[in-house]
Amino acid sequence: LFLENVVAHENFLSGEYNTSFIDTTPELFDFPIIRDRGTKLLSFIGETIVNGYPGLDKKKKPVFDKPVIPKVKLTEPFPSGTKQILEQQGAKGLTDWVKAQKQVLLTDTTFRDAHQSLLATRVRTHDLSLIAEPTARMLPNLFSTEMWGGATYDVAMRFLHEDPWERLIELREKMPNLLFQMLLRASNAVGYTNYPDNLIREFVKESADAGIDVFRIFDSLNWIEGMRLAIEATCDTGKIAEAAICYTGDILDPTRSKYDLKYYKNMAIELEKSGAHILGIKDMAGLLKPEAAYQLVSTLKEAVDIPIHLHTHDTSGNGIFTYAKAIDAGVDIVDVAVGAMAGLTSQPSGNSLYYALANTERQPDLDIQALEKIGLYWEEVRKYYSGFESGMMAPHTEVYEHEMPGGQYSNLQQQAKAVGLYNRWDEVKKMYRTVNDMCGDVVKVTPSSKVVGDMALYMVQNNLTEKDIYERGDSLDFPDSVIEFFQGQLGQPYQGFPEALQKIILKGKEPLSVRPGELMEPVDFDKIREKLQEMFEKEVTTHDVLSYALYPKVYEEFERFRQRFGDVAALDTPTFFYGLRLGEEIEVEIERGKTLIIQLVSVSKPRDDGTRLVYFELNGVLREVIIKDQE
Ligand code: 3PY
Ligand code: ZN
Repeated sequence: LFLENVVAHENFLSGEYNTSFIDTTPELFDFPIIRDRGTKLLSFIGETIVNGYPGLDKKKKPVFDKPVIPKVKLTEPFPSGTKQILEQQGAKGLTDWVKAQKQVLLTDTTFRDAHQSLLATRVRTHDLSLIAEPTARMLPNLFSTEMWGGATYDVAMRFLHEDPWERLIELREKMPNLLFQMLLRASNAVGYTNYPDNLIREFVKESADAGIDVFRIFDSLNWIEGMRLAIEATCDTGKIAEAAICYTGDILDPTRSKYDLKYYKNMAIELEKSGAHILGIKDMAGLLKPEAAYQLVSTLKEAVDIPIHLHTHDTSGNGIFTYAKAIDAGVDIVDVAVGAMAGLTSQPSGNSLYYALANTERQPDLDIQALEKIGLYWEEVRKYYSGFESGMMAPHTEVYEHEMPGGQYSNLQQQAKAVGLYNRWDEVKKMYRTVNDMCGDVVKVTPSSKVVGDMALYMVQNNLTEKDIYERGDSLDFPDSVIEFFQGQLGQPYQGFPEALQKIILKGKEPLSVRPGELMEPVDFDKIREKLQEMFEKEVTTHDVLSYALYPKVYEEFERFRQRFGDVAALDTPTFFYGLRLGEEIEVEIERGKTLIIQLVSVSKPRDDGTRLVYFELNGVLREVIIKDQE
């Protein structure tokens, strides 16, 4: 294709080219749309073989053991679960059922937060889909499975070249008995910035229609004004609105009095009044220490009537201890991950909690052997993603210092790596806390945590100290996210912005004092649909329109990628990340009943024009693709 582009180019035909022709003529790499799905996939595999997968060290494809999928009887009806309770008895019926339980209920976060927090959100639909049905059949007593939202939405398109909606729909089919839970960043939806009100409403409605049952809604500054719309939109769908308090600081530390017990109690009462069905406590960094958990849950249990659902991260190693105290205080539901995907920056292990509560009335009613078997699957799958592990090998109590959310840790580390700061990661973590304090001790959770992270990276990269910011701030170009934050685009922090720093960052611009959504023009969905239809000449779905409205650039690139390489979600993960070994053969099911057999035959040395020829057999027929070697 590349050579076809070269010989067809007008400058080539007219002889107006020299040795820099290729470098200065980027349109040579604008390939026409290939209709044939096989060729598209070969092009993608060829690219990966020659140039590797962005963000992973290029290396020969490792040999992995095949993960064992536990055997379940696929023909039997699914055991009934919480999804059926919601469908038959509605939101109130479900919460009454929760309150009537003696056992502590469990949400399994393996499909979302666990891999967001351990593996930079990179787990692909392919691997989720293979274990979805066994999970639903073997663990029907889970309260819910958290499997969508947070960072999974943009990472799916941006890095995995997958459609997040397709993931939701595919898993929904395979798990019809469990409540599906998502993390919704209130007015920031699944993004990093505030969106217009009609986009939030439409996004919630479509997510509910596609299969989400429980919306955990939080605001990154604990600003309730920013949460009301999302709570209301969720209640309108008949699904469950779990409004969450983000926990930061330490209620037992008198030197951190900004966020004390009273602060959380008031917030809980307000959230219950807002119509929420469940109160979430979102301890996104794992800062909630055991005794604090006991006092917080006891206080909130008295303050509100709705069930309480606790989420933590096990970064410090104290997660199970925290849960045990919260369970003693009467918490209704806690978040855990399957053993092999638990611990460290992820959630505490469900397996550990099961045994910790053995022979007490609060022990969860679950088949521990089933959980162990599912864990064996994840133990192998996790190895595919080892290039995204954070390197954390043991509990880090330093989290109590830097206060970085578990879901941010491995992602910020990837960002630091991308800007050449991998060796200065310790400095970045320290600077993260410095920036927090400069911002007036803010709640740090997406997207406010991204603001703190971006500023910390910026300061380390440019060797700036806190003093430099105050002395030379006028001449510094701060990251966009930091400027937006101080403009009030993410809402209002508790007790306001630090004024001196705000002045320096905004350089004379006036900040907002109202809810950003009030000032935004509504999204014109019809216009977007027309635009996409024209751009991509395809049947545009409401899901496409929403993805574009939330992430215009990311969606455009995703769609262009799909036109060029097809649906790469069908590939197994080792092939997706590492291509094929010489002689290796794989089967790819591109649709139900249609399988391609692909074998790598040879890869040529780079030729004078910097391209390589990659030869495959596709269903027994020899095929070549030309790939530009980027090295
Ligand atoms: C997210 O918003 O993605 C989070 O996981 C926050 O903790
Ligand atoms: Zn989390």
